[in-house]
Amino acid sequence: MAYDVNAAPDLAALETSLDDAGLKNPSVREYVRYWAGITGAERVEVIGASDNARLISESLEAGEILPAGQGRYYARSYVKDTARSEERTIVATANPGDKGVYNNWRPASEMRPLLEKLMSGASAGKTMYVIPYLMAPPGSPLEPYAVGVELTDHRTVALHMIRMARCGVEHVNNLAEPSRFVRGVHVTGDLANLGQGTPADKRYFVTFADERTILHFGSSYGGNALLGKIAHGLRQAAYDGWASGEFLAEQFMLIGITDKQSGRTWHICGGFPSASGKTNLAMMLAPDSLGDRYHVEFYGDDIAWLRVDPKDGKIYAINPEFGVFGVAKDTNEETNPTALRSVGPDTGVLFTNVAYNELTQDVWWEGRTPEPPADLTGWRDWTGQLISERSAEEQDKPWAHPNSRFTTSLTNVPNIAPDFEVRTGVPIDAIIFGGRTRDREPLVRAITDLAEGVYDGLTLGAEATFAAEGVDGQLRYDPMSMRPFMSYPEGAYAAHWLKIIGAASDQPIFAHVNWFQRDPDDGHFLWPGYRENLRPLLWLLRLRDREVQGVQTPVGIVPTKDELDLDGVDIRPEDLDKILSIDTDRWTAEMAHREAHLAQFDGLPEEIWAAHRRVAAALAATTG
Ligand code: GTP
Ligand code: SPV
Ligand code: MN
Repeated sequence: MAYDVNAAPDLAALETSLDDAGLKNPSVREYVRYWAGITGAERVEVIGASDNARLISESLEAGEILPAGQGRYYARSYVKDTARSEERTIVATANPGDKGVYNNWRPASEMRPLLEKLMSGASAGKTMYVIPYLMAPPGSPLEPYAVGVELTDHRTVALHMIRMARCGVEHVNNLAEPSRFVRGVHVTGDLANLGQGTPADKRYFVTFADERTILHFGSSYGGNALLGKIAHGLRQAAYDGWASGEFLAEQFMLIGITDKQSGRTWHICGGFPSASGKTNLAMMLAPDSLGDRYHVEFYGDDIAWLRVDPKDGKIYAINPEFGVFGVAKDTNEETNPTALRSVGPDTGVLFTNVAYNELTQDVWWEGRTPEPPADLTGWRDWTGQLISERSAEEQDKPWAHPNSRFTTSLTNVPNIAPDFEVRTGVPIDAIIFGGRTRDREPLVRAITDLAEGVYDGLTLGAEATFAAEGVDGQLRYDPMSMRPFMSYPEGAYAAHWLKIIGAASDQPIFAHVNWFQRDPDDGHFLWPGYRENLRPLLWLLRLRDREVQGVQTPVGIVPTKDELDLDGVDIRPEDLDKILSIDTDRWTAEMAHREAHLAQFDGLPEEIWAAHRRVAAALAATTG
């Protein structure tokens, strides 16, 4: 039967399908009706985690996904749709006062009609999947902010959602306030005709933060399409946390470190910009020489929500997600054996845009093994091209897309914390920030003052692509690793941090870490990184417990060589000296960039400026 976009959707069939799925919430039903009408979807289908096996079969049958060994699957996204698009991502509200430096604010009154127009009839002939979900461990005090319903016209996106969030009608059927859920609509659009990256770009990824509505048009990739993750879990939640005054939502990993000798567990959360090692850190195995004593537990690798419990004055963190959307590149037995276990047979893992062998159903990506498979038979790159048919000039192109990823549920992660679903979240001992910085930033510097810790987060930077273009030593600042996800003005954001964390009677220790310092001559990493990263973290926890003193510098406390347990670490003595010292001249130069960076933010709290001036004065006192 031909579908007529101008015809009303079959309302009787729609109601029957909602009834059959047991979807009782009248507000959700109303919302589904509204968007079925706009998008013109041919049919709607309510799904949850229990539909996974059936959806997998249907997707295999339709050729949308391919088998990648036992209980593992593979998909390719459209060639021009392989990553988040920051410039097409917008926060829209009714209040111009919500405009910040990074949130790309636009009036909701302008964006709403635009999105409705783009989405009109755009799902014609397709199924609209209705996915009720919860971005929190069940029973969390933050649950009222965690309920959402995504509508998507893409079956592979539905499979991602089932892996990344807790999905099912039970999350919306008995709400105290039935209309209180985040409304997320994802319409793929005609990917071949959207003008991606051109002036005529038709993609829009809009969070209507004060309406708790997310409308994303023109992609089926990652955070552009699975709306529970960064659109709800970060942008919307950060806005809600600020508007309610109750919590923070941050692009943070969250881990536990257990001392098996004493039985004690500490919890650390922290922000690193995208592709800077959050997943690696969260999946870390203790180095061999420490493995008998310490164990690292995974809570989360990309998002944490933080609140203070007034009863005990502690900060508690939850990971709102249910899965990992991890970078495949460079994941191997050395760098992240835990990740490889998480994507093994029968995990239901979904690989996206890695290389695929259609004969053996194997997958491969750059860094999986030192060399690509020698026998090219059956291997296709992430675009679907046979490697054996590559022309001479195509030989050097990567087999996998650099942003190729694996999607797997938390229950597949071998070092998942036994209490990862604890209702309250876990108490936080330390908050760390880290970027890719090739010089200046030492291995670790600890900060014991709240305003200086927040100041440090706000001045977090990732390595200078600029450096290559000639602006030497200048960072791309990424405040708290939230630059792409910021939903309200930065000055208010800083004030909200001071207020939330300031309410804790048990203050966390802050630290800035850097695994990425390099030798200026030959470019080698000065610190071996990966598993060894546990050592500076253990030092930090000892500092918090006053078991070590470190050395006070103008920019924080750094470890002495003796305090850092280096048993079994392969590092040159001169490299160690370098990563434990402060280059005062480089730091002094950095302070001017920081001042210009912070000056962009209206209403930045005076405490943050005071922290900046204290650090500047301490540096000036050392240089004389
Ligand atoms: P998103 O999922 O994009 O938010 O990123 P993420 O922070 O989770 O990134 P991920 O853990 O996937 O970072 C991957 C990159 O960081 C890979 O290229 C890793 O090899 C590299 N990496 C992680 N830890 C280390 C380390 O200790 N040393 C060095 N040199 N590289 C590291
Ligand atoms: C990131 O880019 O920081 C991610 C992947 O974690 S995505 O969900 O696509 O944003
Ligand atoms: Mn991320």
